[in-house]
Amino acid sequence: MKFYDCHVAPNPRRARMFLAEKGIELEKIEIDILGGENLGDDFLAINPRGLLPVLELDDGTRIDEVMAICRYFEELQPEPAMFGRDLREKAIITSRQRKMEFDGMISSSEVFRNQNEQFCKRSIPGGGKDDIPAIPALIDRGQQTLDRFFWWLESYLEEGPYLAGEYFTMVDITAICAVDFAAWSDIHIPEANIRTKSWYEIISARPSAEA
Ligand SMILES: N[C@@H](CCC(=O)N[C@@H](CS)C(=O)NCC(=O)O)C(=O)O
Repeated sequence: MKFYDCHVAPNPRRARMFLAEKGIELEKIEIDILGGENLGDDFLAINPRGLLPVLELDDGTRIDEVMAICRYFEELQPEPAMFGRDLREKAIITSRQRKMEFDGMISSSEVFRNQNEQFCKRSIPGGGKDDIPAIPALIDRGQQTLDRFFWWLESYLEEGPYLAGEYFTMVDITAICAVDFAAWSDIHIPEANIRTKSWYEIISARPSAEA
């Protein structure tokens, strides 16, 4: 199997953290997004969307989307469980994971891409070489939904040490990647969110956070 990666980018990092937590090692092929390698013909032949990460199976099947890649390995190697151990946990994790993606990852992307010069021509990636110009009003909207994201984190942490309860899951992975992505635009965990700040220190110290 091969894993098409970009070490600076937040979405490949989510998959790398997940794989590290499972103890799974894959051959990695680094694609340079900042240098535009993902929009070159060679990579577009691998993923016409020009997005990372991509998993390539030994039979040549290619799987994009972080969640699809992580679900594949969750089925292949269920322990440690990252998407819940029973029906109730699985439902809660799916629900919270969506909020971390929409209010965390997508909002961070919205703020970053609509104001960053290098990315503002492709304010929504995924169309290969096609441009979608920035809409500056989306910076403000992204900031507002990031407020909501930080509120979710603090309220989930009132229930337990991790974002979906008593143990570390995919929800924590997506959340920490979104927190670090928001920081690219100088948006940080609010000072008053004491639980989230301490959660952040603990999750950042896990070896997988460096993967
Ligand atoms: N929903 C996709 C998002 C993938 C994505 O947006 N990847 C970014 C890196 S974080 C990318 O490849 N960007 C390419 C670009 O900006 O041209 C997933 O979960 O895999």
